[in-house]
Amino acid sequence: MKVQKWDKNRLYNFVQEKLGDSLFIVVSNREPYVHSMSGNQITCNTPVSGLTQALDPVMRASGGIWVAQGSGDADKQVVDENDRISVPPDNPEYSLRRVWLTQEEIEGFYLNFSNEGLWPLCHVTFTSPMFTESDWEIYQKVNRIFADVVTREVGDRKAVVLVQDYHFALLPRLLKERNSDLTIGQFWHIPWPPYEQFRTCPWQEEILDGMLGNDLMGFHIGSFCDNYLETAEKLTDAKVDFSRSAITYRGKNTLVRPFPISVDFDSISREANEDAVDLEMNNFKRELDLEGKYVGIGIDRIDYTKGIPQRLQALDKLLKDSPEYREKVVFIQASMPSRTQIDAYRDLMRQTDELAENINNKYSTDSWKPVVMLTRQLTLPALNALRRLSRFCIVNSLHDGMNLVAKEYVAARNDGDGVLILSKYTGAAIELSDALLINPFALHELTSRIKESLEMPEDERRRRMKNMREIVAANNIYRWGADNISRLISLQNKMS
Ligand code: GDG
Repeated sequence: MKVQKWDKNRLYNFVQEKLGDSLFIVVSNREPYVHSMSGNQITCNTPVSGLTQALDPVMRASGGIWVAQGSGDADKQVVDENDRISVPPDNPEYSLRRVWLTQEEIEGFYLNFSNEGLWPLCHVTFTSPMFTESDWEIYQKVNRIFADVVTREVGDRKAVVLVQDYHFALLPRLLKERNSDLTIGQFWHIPWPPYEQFRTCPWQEEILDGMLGNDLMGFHIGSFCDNYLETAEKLTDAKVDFSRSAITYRGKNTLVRPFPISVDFDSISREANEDAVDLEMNNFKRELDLEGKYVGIGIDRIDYTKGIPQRLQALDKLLKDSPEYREKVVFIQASMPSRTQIDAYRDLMRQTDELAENINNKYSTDSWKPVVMLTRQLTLPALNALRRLSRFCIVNSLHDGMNLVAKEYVAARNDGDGVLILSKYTGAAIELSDALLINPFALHELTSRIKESLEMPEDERRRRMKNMREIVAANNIYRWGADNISRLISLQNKMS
């Protein structure tokens, strides 16, 4: 039997039918559209973020309200008297409700507690989390600010709320306390660590208590759910039913389920074929002298979880051990700086630049430079051009909830060629088993997989890519949205 594919229209009809008169609300820290001043013009951009890339198509299908922090310097100028704006600006499909935070709140809540505390706490990259009492105070305060805004937006309507990520671990409980009729789900976009790691957090009980205000708790893959169930069993007095993947705590149930997030496969696949992409491919070929070369690519938000230095070290080893590839391989690293106020991120940028420079100093010739670093925000056609030009794409995250870069690469390769080298410690590795899988902590493995991708026969490349494309096409972002929403609606029906 042929399974019907999820697309925007099907999700739209499904959501309309299932949601009925319920309001759908998404809450995240990052907003999907940012308004900024450029000279004396206001421009609107979408941020570089896996979360907003993934959720925007779901919101467009479901309508409703997205509550998020206003972060652009022109954001205040474009909202109405209720701090709302309809988006996308050129074709409005849902409402964005902006929440304003002070500089002190942004530092304590976002930079410090969330990104220097919870982010390293949840990733196994051997980076110590940093927790301070004053940041914890602000984290609690900001979660309360969002709880008040969401409660006001809902009013006395029936509503389903889908909370996003580790910035809002306390929000589900706060929302339930303010309005017990809400149906609340949370999606945690990053891994959930083994309980031995989680118990290093000084506010472990408060965080678990906040999250267990959810009716539905979602992670990317089964092993994060298993870690979460074990954490709840060991660190709270909850009753955990491992066979049903459910937790009973303070008299209420929380279902724990995997929802592997994905991309808008059809759009990416279609856009990768547009004329603008051919134009960009020609530009890159000319400017970087790529004719007759093997091109390798990396596309990342600059983050220590993504393994960018390790990738450059593997490339260095390849050029040292296999001199026959000198003057033949060009590696292009497209990176978007992120969280640049945090020391660890600035150090990483410096380290990455130094490594690239060292490799170029060691091996460059008059007509060849092995590493090209692109640190400006690239347009979609430019990103697709890089994907299509490449023989191999490296995703060697040390630990990653899902990793959308890998799925975007597969979606863009509508020519059926290209090799994906993928860390086993990404959520994506479960579905993309036809990638060349590596342990990102083993330099020699990555080096030999790069060599393998250069030597792999075309029919094998095509066979692997075809299998991966089928999987991402079927498990696309609309399916993720439908699975989340249908599970929430069935919980709502049970509760009412
Ligand atoms: C979190 C989890 C999970 C990257 N570099 C450039 C650029 N990008 C775009 C990519 C992709 C997005 O940014 C990054 O998405 P990821 O999924 O890789 O990673 P995180 O931002 O860490 O996201 C992750 C995700 O949430 C969703 O749940 O998959 O595991 O960590 O869309 O294409 N875009 C541009 N230039 C760049 O240089 N324009």
